Amino acid sequence: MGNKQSNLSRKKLKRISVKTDYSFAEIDHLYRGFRKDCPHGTIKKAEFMKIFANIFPNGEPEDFAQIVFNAYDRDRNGSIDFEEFICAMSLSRCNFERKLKWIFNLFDADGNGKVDKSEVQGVLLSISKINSKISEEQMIRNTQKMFAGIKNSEISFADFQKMAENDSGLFAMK
Ligand SMILES: [Ca+2]
Ligand SMILES: [Ca+2]
Repeated sequence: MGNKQSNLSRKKLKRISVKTDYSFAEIDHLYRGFRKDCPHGTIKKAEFMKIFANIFPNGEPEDFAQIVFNAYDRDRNGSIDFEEFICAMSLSRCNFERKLKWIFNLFDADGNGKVDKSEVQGVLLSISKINSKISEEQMIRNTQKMFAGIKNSEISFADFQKMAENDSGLFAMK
């Protein structure tokens, strides 16, 4: 305390701290770094796409980048602010359930709280486009398999959790 304050309000610091388990000092430090790289305080979609294009120069990362961008951009306003950024970046510190929730949101492209077959297939196909070792056919098969016993072809978060508990191969980050 007594140090120069960051531009984050106390309320925001507290909210982020609760969500991420980072201390105020850690958040402040990360925020300074974020502002250095993103002086405007947000990452626009075009910048995000460029980062992915650099990471995967040999693949077609546009679809995957779009999906990941949506998962970061929780309020879907077309840019990633510090709070959205830090919540996604702090996933490695989160418990299994919170990680799952993030992945669930990644699949849930239209944000309706359910994941349907086309959403899953969209994500898996976008992954096959950045990894030449994974074929589209394989991803389509995986989607079929995932939805084989699902009523209404929709997965709720509770279903998703159950699937993750029973299939360590699909969710190897527990
Ligand atoms: Ca946003
Ligand atoms: Ca959905």
